Amino acid sequence: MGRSVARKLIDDHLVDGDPAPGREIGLRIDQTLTQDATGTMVMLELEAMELDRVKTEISAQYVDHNLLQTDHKNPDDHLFLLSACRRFGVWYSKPGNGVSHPVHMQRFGIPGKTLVGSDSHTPAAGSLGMLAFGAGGLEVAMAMAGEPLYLTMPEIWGVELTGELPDWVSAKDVILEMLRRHDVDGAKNRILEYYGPGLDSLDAMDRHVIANMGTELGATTTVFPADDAVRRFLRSQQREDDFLEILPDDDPEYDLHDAIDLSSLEPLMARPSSPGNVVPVAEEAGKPIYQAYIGSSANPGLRDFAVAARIVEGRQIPDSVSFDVNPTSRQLIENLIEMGLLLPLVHAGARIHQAGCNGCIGMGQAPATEEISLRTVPRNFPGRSGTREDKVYLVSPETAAASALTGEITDPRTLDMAYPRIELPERQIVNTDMLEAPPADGSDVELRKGPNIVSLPEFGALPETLEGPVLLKVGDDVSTDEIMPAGAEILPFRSNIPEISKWVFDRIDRSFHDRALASKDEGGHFVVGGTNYGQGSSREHAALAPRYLGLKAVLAKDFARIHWQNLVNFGILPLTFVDAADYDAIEQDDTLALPKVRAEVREGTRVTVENRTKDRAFTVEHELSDRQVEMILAGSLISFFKSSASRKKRTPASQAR
Ligand code: MIC
Repeated sequence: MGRSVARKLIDDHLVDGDPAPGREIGLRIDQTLTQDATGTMVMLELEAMELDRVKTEISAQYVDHNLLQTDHKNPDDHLFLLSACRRFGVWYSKPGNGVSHPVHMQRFGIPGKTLVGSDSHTPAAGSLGMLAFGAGGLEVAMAMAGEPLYLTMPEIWGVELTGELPDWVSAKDVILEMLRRHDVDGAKNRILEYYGPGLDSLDAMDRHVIANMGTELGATTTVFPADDAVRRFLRSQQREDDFLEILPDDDPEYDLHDAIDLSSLEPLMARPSSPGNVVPVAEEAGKPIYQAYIGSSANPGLRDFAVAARIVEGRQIPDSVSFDVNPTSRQLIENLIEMGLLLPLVHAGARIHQAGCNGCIGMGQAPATEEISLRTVPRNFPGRSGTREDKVYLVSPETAAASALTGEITDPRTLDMAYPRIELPERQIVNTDMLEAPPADGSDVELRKGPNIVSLPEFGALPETLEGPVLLKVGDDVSTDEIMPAGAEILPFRSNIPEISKWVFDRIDRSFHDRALASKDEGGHFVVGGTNYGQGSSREHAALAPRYLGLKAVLAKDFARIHWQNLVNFGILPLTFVDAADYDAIEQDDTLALPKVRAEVREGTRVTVENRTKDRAFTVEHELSDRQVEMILAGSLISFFKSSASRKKRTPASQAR
């Protein structure tokens, strides 16, 4: 049988391991992407690793999350990042230039290359035939230092697309259909690869929508072929020379199969508060809305904004509705102006915000209490919008614009107008002025640290035994937005772990921080979770800050992939229940002991747990590779990296291989 696109990309970059599903593999990384909310930590990690200059072909840093400047913190971070980019050899995309994923795709995306980004939506670049992964900042820092990216070889899941999207149905409905079928963990440890004749009706930016939100399915990544649509996209970005055709072989081998007839789809929406709660828009039609929101990395394309502009053109948004338009890049704004599409939006009553992530991550535009917000963003975890009990629905730009017009949830097919099919310009206006190339030598550049930028805390090795209380027991699908919330108040502390730790689990239990601090000096504590623990964002702060507060181990039914890796990177043991009854038997505040933890982790996969409160013992297991066991024993990936780097230095060249 022939090879899939994903398999070709893996084979081309494999530097370690056997690519059989479930085995650990190491991949060579060509490019990295960081954004400010996770990037400041990455730069501090590069400093802690004493790196001179990045070793990748391209590393780019975007300032797109922390754009509100209500005091010195965010602007200090921007200047710190600029200095770090010059110091370490990284491209710098200035505040206002746009959201990392679409800008990276437009300016740096190259078919056939690997990319790792400190943002879970990095797989969006799979739209160009790249192999792109979201990861914790530390792994991105390692890739910048020239180290391979290690991951569990996923199964490859071929999804055949046939037919053509009907009017009023677009790429967002395709990925919502996948979420309707498979829910938020349906693609865990899998690569989604789309193929088939239906691809002809999806341009590269439409594919970006689908690849971006593959993350919401728990996928390791998503891959599309690099075909004519990709060539056209690169031509429109004036970079056709970067095109390389990458197609699956005639009879590609996939581990799993699925198929979607695009012609059969209808407008869909994910109800509050999970991307997996998908229903037809028609089912919810008629509910009054407070907000309709266009933008974010999930619907970043010129087409997405153009279709919204054409829908509202010549009409008026009712006074009760906030119609928030968040351009994804400066380039997009320039093209909307050129196409005459900004005027209809402004005239209809849209509130135009600056280019960036903005309300998607709770940086402004929070909805009113108890009110419905329809958003084209990728996720709607509880409270993520900034409003505690929020009611956010995920929708296509068509559904958002139609509902903005009527003031209630509206199936766009019921609007009294013809579907505005959008013809995109063959060549878009390209503006690279807000991207600064790194200098040839940055060794003299000083890192510019404002008072809110605090160096990484250091963490000790795993002790022989662990004992402490279960400070929190939670259910299934707890997201990193609940573990370490974002939003305008909290995000400015992403460069300051002691400060940001004050909000750990705040959305679930406001007393968590104080209770954790109290237990910290007495040897730390545990958290118990259900299935898919830590779904969502790649933010390593959801591991780092809990570790700072004394979290030693998480016992869960299972973990979301990126968060699991972040826990390991910062020396928190991710342990899985062997018997679900053991989860049921634990109560919050029980005291647990792991009497032989260090020896057991070193020697095997099983760890003994004693519930001292309930006087019962049980076994949990870990899925760490040998390399990860060393990391956990050393206390963190940084300690492991430093000790192996110094071992390498001490090994005479003749013995080193
Ligand atoms: C998200 O959508 O949650 C983010 C903002 O892109 C995050 C990154 C972050 O927490 O800063 C992600 O998904 O990785």
